Amino acid sequence: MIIVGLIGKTNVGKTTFFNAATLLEAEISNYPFTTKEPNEGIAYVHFRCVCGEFKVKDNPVNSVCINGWRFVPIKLIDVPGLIKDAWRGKGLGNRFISVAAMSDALIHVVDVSGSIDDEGRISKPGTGDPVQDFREVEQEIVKWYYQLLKKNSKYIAKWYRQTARIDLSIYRVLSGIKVSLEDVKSSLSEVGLAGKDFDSWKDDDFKSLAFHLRKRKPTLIVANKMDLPFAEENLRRLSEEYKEYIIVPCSAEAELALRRAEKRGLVEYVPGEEMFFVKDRGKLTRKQIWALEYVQERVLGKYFRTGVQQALDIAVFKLLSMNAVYPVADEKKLADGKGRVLPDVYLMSPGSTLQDLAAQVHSEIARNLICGIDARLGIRLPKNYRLRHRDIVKLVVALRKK
Ligand SMILES: Nc1nc2c(ncn2[C@@H]2O[C@H](COP(=O)(O)OP(=O)(O)O)[C@@H](O)[C@H]2O)c(=O)[nH]1
Ligand SMILES: [Mg+2]
Repeated sequence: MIIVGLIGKTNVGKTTFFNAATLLEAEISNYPFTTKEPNEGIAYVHFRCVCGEFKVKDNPVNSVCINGWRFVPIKLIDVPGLIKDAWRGKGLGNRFISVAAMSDALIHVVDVSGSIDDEGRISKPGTGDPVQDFREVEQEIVKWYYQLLKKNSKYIAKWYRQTARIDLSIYRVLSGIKVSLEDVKSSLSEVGLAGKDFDSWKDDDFKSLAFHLRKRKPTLIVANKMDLPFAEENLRRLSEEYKEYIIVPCSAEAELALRRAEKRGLVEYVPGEEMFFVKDRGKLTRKQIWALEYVQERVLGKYFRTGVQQALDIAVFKLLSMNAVYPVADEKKLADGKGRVLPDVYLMSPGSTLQDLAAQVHSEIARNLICGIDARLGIRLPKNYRLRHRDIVKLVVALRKK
């Protein structure tokens, strides 16, 4: 399962984002996902389901379809049990770093209203500087990559002497933290270290490699607390300063309020949509009315979305360029062996083939795969066909000999 991690300073709203994003799980899942750690949860990314295109009623199994939107589970991780104010700008600590290391993509949350001071304490909007906060956390992560390389330079040197391959030697140290050989290779060549003898590396070489390695981890910025004053001007500054990032304006608190209200049956709201409907105004307390009006005025009315669902979608479909693919057993009925229509969706990384899909579905199917059939075109697809977003494919397998 794809893992998206939340990073950022204390009190920027990571846990609020996490709680909002994972609230859907309890409600809609018919799939008993279990996560080992309390800071790991199931969130969903969504896209237009093909059920609308084919005008069929689907029977989702590994995912959910709401109003024609298919929601596919991913794993979201928050920094575990970080004690409030423990951060104090003095390094991120291992728990924080482990989130970054485990994740395929990162959502770096900043408090764009500047309502935390430089020690991470809640204060009045406009006090803190989100641009500075972002920079500090990023520097901290680069420093961590740097220290990891330095700490292991003995081993790197040893392997380098044995293999004369600097990329492989460094990769061996970093593979456990979701750095690919490709990441190492391209970082090395970007900083001009690919051909340099490792024994002659200077401190600056380690630093620039660390910097480029950090850049290889797909990351987007969530500009949180857009509902507060000073957010818009800070967002403008942040966008000026960090043009190379996708920045998603967000109000995690608003999303949490909407999903909670939805859960209690007070409103109709589908995550990611631009509106919600109050079911029965008479049932709302004054406080609830105030909260929903606040969400409407300060968030949806201005920015159309809360940004939580959008950030997750962007992380998976834009940063990671995942393709959602539907395997079926019957390409005419679009159903599985039990007659369930469009039961499953798999998120496949770019370049994945039909064979890769088969491997995800079942090892038996992978072993006996002959070809595929494209449900839209009715044509045969070879095993090495590269899957595309919203493909519906029948996996054709050889009959087992008795
Ligand atoms: N106004 C506003 N407050 C928020 C928002 N998101 C989080 N907060 C508040 O910011 C504080 C810190 O949030 P939390 O999620 O615990 O931050 P974390 O330390 O990054 O996990 C809490 O009081 C939240 O209610 C938001 O979008 N808008
Ligand atoms: Mg937290």
